[in-house]
Amino acid sequence: MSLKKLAAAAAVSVLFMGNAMAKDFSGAELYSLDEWMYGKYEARMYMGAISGTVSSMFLYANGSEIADGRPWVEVDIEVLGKNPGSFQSNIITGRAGAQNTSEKHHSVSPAANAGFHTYGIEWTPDYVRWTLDGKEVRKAVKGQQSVNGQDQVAALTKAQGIRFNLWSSESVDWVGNFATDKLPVFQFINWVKRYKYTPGQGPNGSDFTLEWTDNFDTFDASRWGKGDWTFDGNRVDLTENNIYSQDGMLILALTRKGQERFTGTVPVDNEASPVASSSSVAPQPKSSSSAPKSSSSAPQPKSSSSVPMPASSSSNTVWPTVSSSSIPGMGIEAVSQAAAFRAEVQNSTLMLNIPSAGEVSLEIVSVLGKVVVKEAKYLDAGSHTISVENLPAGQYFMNIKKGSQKQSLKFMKK
Ligand SMILES: [Ca+2]
Repeated sequence: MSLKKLAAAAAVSVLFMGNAMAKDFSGAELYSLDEWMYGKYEARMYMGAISGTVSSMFLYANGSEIADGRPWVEVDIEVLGKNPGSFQSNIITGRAGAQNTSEKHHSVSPAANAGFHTYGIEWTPDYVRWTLDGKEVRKAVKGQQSVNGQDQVAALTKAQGIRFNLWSSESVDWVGNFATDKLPVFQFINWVKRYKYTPGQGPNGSDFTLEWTDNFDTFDASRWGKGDWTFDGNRVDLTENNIYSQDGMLILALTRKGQERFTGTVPVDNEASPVASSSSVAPQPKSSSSAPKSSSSAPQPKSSSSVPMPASSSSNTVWPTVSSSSIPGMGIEAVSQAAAFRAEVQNSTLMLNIPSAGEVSLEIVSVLGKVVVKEAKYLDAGSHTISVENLPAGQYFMNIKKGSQKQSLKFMKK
């Protein structure tokens, strides 16, 4: 975090602190320390909702709320407590006191507070696009999104950070009466991904390239800050004490003042991460019982990369070796045992035991959140070797997913 950003963050805090501690409830806001021009953001979330609340993911240019004529730059996904069967998308432009907005609503099923969904925002110079579980629900295109004569896409002229908050609005028409008897309420974030906008480059012609993933196995204070302010129309003081990292989730809470603690149960996210769908995935061989009757409708795999890997326990280079700068490998230590997948240490390789055949996705992520290996393959049951010979020394997480099974293994490359 640069000094300039520190100064800007401090200014925002001072501005908002005037009303701190004056309210009866405590909410939470998670915000990225960095801001970026353009990009794609995805988050896997189980939202919090009781009547009167707002549970969100949004992009925001720091200082937009300062009424000195500067532009307001914001893109929203908000689940409103009175109807968690939908979310509201919005672009906010204009300036403080004279904002232009363009709210729309999109159904969410199962409801946003009854299951995990993958929420996405893409922001480019030409459009803003909202996705739910990988499907587009709204696209605002430059030249076609005019509010009060302002082109909202063109008006997003400043870098934005990504934020998440859980609070209560005094606007009853918008969110419903505040059901304080239903408190506390929680929002769970399983992971967040940020992609750079890389026009003409990116998997499957997407124009976006993954920059980092945060799985929230721990709270990364070099990436995130915790809000400690409030604002007009908000019934809560945002407090650091209502942000928790537990069971691989980042948890935001809305509680009564003085009751800031997590008292709920962390829900289990049973769906596979979208990681596999953005990798080159080998088609799964059809079993005889599920194979289509007409052979013409079942084209055979042609490329060698789609051939399932053999189950041999001695097969090498199941996944490609890492192509980063090479530091002589001295072995690996401290690989934890996993329930669904068993990993063992053997010189500069990880031995991965797969109990049953199927598509397996694998990520190796550095402690700084950099994804250094991302791959998905069909694997037979048995042991497979992952070479990490060329991986620089350091601490890593290996995230393995197969169907609803998932496991993170922490290991140290010496
Ligand atoms: Ca997680």
